[in-house]
Amino acid sequence: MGILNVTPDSFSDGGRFHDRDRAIAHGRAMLDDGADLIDVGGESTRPGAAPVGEAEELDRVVPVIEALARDGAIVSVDTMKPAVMLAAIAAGASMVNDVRALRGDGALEAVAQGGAAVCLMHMRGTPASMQQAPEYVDVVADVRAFLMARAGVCEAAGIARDRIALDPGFGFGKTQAHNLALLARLDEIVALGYPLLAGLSRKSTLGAITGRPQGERVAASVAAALLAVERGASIVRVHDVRETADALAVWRAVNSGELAHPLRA
Ligand code: 7PJ
Repeated sequence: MGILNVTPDSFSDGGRFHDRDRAIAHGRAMLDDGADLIDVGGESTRPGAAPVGEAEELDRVVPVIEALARDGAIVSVDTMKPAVMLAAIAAGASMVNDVRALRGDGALEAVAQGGAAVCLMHMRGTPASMQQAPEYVDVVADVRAFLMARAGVCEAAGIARDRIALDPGFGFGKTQAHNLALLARLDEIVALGYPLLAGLSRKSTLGAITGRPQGERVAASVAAALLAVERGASIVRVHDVRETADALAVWRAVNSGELAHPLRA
């Protein structure tokens, strides 16, 4: 899953893709680089980020989703707002990525009614408050219980089980130690039986491990994505699609014994 932030304050791309045409071009480039789906977001969820109004968010994401869906791309929309979910689905999005796991008013109904797939992410608190000394008895057990409960609520609301993915929400109300434990024990969440989405790309835990700033975490991000897939993740949400796709191609070849591009001797 390639990350496409259509936000002027995006902390990972410096807002370079705010311009609509450039956003669409970046989405297409990620597809060329091997992304299977593109996650389009118009509101930053980084700690302390300013909220975006509904009209502004719609204006940012809908044209980009329409263009990529028209190309035949599989598109997910990263939003917490039911109106944006419905408009995105109408524009061709087939998945809703909600960092609040459809806990907002009307969000559950929007996905059930729109017939989209959903990614349910764990977040302790809100983007404004989530990094204020988060504490858990056992972070993996807490996250697992939350995700299992949210999946149950979604299924009861009519969302088919095979349209639900789960995400531990790396960096959302967790310390570096919590994030590390979640990655190390990802298999315990995979064991719930839903496809698992992991988003570690360029995140601060990788900075805490390598000592490198955001713009220099490509290798660390690729390593983290590979470790997540090895532990059972089905989808990795990444900025650096080409590098991640190459790493996963090596992993796949080692597991299958098959070379996608055999060289003639
Ligand atoms: C995630 C996300 C994540 C899902 C962001 C960033 C922060 N959605 N949206 N999972 N992270 N599902 O990309 O660094 O980890 S925004």
